[in-house]
Amino acid sequence: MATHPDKAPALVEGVRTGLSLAAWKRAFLDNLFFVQGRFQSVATPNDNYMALAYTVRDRLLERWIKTSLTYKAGQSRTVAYLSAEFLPGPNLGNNLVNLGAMQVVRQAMTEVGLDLDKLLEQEEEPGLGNGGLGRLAACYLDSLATLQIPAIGYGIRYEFGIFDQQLRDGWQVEVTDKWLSLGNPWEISRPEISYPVQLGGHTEPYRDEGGRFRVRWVPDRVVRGVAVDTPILGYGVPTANTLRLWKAEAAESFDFQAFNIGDYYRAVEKKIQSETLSKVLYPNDDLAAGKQLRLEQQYFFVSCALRDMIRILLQTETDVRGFARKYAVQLNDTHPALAVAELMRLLVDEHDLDWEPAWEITHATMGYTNHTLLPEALEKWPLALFNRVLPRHLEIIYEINRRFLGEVRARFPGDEALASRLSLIDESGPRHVRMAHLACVGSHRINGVARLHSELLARDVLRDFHRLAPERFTNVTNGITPRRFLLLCNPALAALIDEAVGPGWATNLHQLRELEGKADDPAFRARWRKIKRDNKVALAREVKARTGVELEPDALLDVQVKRLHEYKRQHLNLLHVLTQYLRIKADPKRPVVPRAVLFGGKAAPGYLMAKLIIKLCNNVADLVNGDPDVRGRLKVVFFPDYNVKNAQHILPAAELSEQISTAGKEASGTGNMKLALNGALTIGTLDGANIEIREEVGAENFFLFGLTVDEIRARRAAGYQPRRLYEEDPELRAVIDLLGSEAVSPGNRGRFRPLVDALLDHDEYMLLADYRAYVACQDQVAEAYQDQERWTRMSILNTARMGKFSSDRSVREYCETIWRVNAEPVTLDSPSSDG
Ligand code: 26Q
Repeated sequence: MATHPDKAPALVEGVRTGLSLAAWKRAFLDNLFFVQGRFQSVATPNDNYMALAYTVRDRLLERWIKTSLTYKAGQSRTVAYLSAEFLPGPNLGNNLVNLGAMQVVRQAMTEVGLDLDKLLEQEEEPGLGNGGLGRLAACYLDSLATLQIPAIGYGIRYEFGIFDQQLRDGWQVEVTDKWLSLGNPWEISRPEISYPVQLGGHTEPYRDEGGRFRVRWVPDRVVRGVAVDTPILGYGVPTANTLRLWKAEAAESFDFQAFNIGDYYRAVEKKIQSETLSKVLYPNDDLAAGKQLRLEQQYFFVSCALRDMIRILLQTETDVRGFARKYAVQLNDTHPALAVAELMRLLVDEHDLDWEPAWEITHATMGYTNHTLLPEALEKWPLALFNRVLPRHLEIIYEINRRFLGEVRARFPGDEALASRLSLIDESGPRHVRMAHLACVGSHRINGVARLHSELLARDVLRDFHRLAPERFTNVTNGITPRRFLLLCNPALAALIDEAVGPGWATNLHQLRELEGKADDPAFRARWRKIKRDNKVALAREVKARTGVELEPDALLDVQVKRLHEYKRQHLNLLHVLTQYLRIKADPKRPVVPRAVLFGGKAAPGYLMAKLIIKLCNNVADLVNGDPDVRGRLKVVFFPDYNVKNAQHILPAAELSEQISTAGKEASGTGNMKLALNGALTIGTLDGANIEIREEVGAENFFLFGLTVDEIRARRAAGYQPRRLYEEDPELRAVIDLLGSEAVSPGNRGRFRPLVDALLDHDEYMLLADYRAYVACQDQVAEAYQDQERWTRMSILNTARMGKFSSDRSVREYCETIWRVNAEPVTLDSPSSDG
């Protein structure tokens, strides 16, 4: 039989890719020997992990290749999801789940004498993101593949991802993340797919042969971007999309030959300089720091992505004019907003289009998702810096701005204040380029990530843009993938759900509604409760191993896991802990509902207040856990190095989910969804997606407290004085005094002074204003927990009503309202395999 060129050799149900138990075993042993070069008897845990990873990867490749052939032949647009961050979590477990091979592989490993769970633990996760935004990008890739939507994720292959967090004496210490040190079996490097990226220099006007006015960019540096691909397998489908990350290398022909002949050492230095571009992820997720390297990173990946898209387009079309028909580009926040100017440059300078058609294409292609309401987090670049790195793009931005403000002035004659508020250039102080304005002007759709957030965008942050073009604004509430965040991380609960509602919920999460009927069944509740307890016991083992703290499995497990931020108010949670502590101390016989409060999250290395709050968590933990009066009733623990992998241990065990940001500050939150999906009840404010979660699960199954956005504003406007609250509420006063005392900081009573002062003097995030309501709400939580039947019922109903928050729903909304893309189903025996 003749083999078709598109059919990989021996892809038939052979050893190399078969899915039977025998095929998995044989293939694993083959890979251990032929790829890792080991006999079983001397294989290390990493050898075994690598061999299994390659065995799984072998089973993705045909799916991956078939997918790209299907897309090439298909008619749909392709989504290009541009994101400076992707936080996919460990690959092995997820791929096994999506392949439907978890069970058979567990069995195969057992039969070769290995424990699959140990192999899964071996994987170092790619920490190529800070938090919510990067994780959202990964959930969307999972959903896009599962929905069989042609899509490609473009980003940066950081050599060092988000730092590993260690604790020393209760302080966060950052350790570089060496996720690549043992090799990465999931990626495939594509050295033949690479683009030279220009930086710096100047521009020169000239006239081309046709007498047209043109601009030439003469850079002073060139860096090469090389594609590194990872397959993203959908759940239960053959589709495997691509995550294409760009790695920076030296552009040898440029530096080594043209400019550095005979200067070997300078050339080597240039090479190292070039490679620093994709060396490290910036670990701050708040203040836009204005660092040149960060701007270069953004331009680097955006330029590679767009040129890659044009290359792919020109494989099947003769002209770049089809760009907008072929692609929908989504800007994940403003980090890739340079795409607007870069696509204009490519179309006008390199592909000879006139400005107007180029602008039409750009505008029809781009969509912009905003993820923040904090004004200090809006990206802006000092003009001088921008000009130094991207002189041609600055000219293009000026031209976009000139035309845009021309339209504004025509529509609103005489309103110069409006024009200057809308301008892409901020001239209120030292001049800056406003990236959100560039993204808005260049996009046909602008969306927020939860209903309230989208409303506030239209009302405040992007008010003027909304006034100009309200029809461009829309909301897409975030979602999470139920595959990783239930099926994979909580297999016992997933199995119980399977039994109760049948299979299919993992791709149709609304099916979980059928659990509602079970909430009244005492036997079902008992099984639900037992699973939660088993998960708590398993987490307690991890916590003990990592911190030495012992958690009682019958205590209410109260969890706040997320990046450290003042607006997220981990310290409000600590005020409640200290309140509990003082109540117990005042009356050691008082009956209390035992509670374990678990914190986890990283602080940006330069964010001193956030780091101080971590130290405070640990000092409060020492005080509380070391006090015999509270033994068995209150525990506090800071779980180090919160990341996707650790989240998979914590989420299934959590019973109470702390979502307590100041109203109007958290764009959406997605941890809130992950915890509720795993049966935790939420204590939360009317912020971000909390509002929609509460709407779905029912007010009676949600612990609500705190001021609303409007109340917060009114309080501020009326002259908020936090010190008055301190003076008037004796319990609050005692708690704050304790916080500033020797008891919380032995030998250094001034340590938490900055925190206390911030609370008493400004209290920007209004902790004191919400304190009383929060503590009262926590009392209701404790009361509800005492009635385990009632609590379990609420827990089941939370899971049952989380259907809306599947990222499949979010992605469908993007497809319908923003991208206008359709599914392109992939078949394993597609026509391409027999000509
Ligand atoms: C910007 C400039 C320079 C350096 C770093 C950055 C930077 C990096 C990451 C700025 C912001 C981020 C990440 C933001 C983020 O994670 N936002 C969260 O996005 C989630 C997904 O939409 C929301 O659920 C959260 O509410 C939001 O805080």
